[in-house]
Amino acid sequence: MSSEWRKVGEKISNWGKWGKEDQLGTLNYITPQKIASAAAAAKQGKLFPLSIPLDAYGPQGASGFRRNPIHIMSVDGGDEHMARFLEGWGGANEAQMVAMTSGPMRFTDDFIIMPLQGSTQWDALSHVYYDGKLYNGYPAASVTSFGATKDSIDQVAGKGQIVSRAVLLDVARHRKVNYLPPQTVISPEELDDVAKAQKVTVESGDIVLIRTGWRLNFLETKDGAQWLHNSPGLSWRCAEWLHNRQAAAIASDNIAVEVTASEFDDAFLVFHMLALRDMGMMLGEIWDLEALGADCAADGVYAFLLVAQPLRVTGGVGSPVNPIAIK
Ligand code: UVW
Repeated sequence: MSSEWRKVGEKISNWGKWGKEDQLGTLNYITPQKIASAAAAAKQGKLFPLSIPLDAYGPQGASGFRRNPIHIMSVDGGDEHMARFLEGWGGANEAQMVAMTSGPMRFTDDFIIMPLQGSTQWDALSHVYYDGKLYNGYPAASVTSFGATKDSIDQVAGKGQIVSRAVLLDVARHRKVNYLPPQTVISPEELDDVAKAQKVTVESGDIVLIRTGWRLNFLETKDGAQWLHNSPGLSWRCAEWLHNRQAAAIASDNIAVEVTASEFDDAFLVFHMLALRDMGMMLGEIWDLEALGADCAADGVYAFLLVAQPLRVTGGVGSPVNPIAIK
């Protein structure tokens, strides 16, 4: 019943908890003390970059409202010759190129064109809303065609806030599969079982990482429709589980953190609505948790330092990120 999730949304709402101007949401749980104690979790100096390659071969496809990143060279080895060829009638840039390459130095430049949701990413709090309101009660009209004026990603990036202790809950490995079957719903009870088996607890201010293995399914099948529509993931009920533990953020290796087959007849992406809009909890998506998962299984250490700064995109409703787990 649709009213069921709305009631939970009211119960776990953090609106006003950190003041009526707040735009950080549950990242407020990451206090200076928390950051200092999280740094102690980096004991071995082992680094795990958690982003997928930023290129044209990711799971977001070549068309539709999302696309894979497009990488274009804007200065390459041939430009110097063209600039010399154009000298006399080329513009200021061509003249500058001639001047800059009069000695031995040569250079290259490039562009990337991509949806901010096109690869490993953070969803900003302004990414999803309902009933005309964003997190902390800001009106939906705060997101304009020039960008979000409230709850935008630069609010977070400008404060360098995403550094904390993180905990990996490896649901796929716990079930002894490479990846969870399509449309598997992960319940809060299963999160408890996995945490218990891994001997790890989620503490206030932690960032929780959920491994479903679903990225391996995409690498195996290259099936973009399956990746999107049949993704396993969290049940909407996990929002309250995260709320009760005062988690600072949640991230996963799938497209939406939550299961993409809706658990309700009349509402889609309910976990998104509860997390982003009601709790003010950012979602990390399409993270590569494979090497980290294997290492945690090998040494039995499932808690570590995580540094995951978004880009400082003014008014952005999300951002690509290259998160680094440090053990
Ligand atoms: C939507 O699909 C709306 O969002 P996300 O990329 O966060 O899953």
